Amino acid sequence: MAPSAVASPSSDTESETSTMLNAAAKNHVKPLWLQMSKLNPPLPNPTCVPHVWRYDAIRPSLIKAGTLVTESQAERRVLMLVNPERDAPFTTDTMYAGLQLVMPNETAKAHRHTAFAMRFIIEGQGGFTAVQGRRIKMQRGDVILTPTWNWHDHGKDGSGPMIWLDGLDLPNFTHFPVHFVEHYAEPRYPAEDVRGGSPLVFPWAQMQTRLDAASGDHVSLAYRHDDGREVSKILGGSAERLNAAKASPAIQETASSVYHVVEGSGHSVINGKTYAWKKSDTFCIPAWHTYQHFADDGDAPVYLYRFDDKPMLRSLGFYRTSDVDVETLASD
Ligand code: GTQ
Repeated sequence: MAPSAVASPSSDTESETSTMLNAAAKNHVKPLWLQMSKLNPPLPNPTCVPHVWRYDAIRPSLIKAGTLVTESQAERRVLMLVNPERDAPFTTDTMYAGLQLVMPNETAKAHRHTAFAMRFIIEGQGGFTAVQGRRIKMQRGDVILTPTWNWHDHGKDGSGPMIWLDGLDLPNFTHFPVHFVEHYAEPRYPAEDVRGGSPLVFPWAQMQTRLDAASGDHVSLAYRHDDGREVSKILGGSAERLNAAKASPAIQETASSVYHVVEGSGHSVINGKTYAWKKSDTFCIPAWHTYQHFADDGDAPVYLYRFDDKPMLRSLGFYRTSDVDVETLASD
């Protein structure tokens, strides 16, 4: 018999395997063994990459949108911060961020939804957000919460734009098909002015006082409710002070984070690459990327605001840092 006519056992097996897989595919099954390392990867494998969104570069487009896109055309006038490796709503693999603009005498109409929002006020005066009947003044540096299913609309008096950074848990709803929105019959939900404090507002002045009272060249303090809970079950927030010319410790964690530069300038080294940033820039750190922040100004501290997915990861048992003893993660 000519050698070419002799089928080797392996090619026999190969063709039988492919016949088997073709038959199997007709019944909507697939072999795990061809995807094993994709489904059980050796390391956390975020799709998103580190990125810096430069405020100076984006602001002119946002301001232009303020004249081109009317309040009736845009329920929310937002430029979403889209990760270069993914489409919206992914700023990181688990979190969404966007820059929202409200112009004087406008109303971003009342609605409520499953998603939770936390907002960091970047610039402007006379802005307010009304949350479930409580109208809250927006002031630079404040963090304002919109808990799940609370009616909310945004508005503005006075002159000039009001701009803030939205942080939402929207990417979760690409996995959990549980997201609803409801629109209120009127543009504004009836609200009364909040005077004094509100459990939904974390004024910057208070946070900065606490940061400055703490000792150390790098201080990080979480935003928490009075009873110690994080701001939500999914997203958490914190603020950091990094003294002039100092560095934060290098951290590798399963949390993803979005940082916003409140004050100062510096850079972060993320998985060995340098990302420079300055006041009002926003940048992201994907899961399991080692990162360290450096304050570049010789004589002024850096203040950072951050939101992350730590509460969600912790409650699911997924939060971990590279220096943890992994045996402590085992549960019986
Ligand atoms: O302000 O309600 O950036 O519903 C994205 C979705 C803001 C908001 C966003 C929203 C909002």
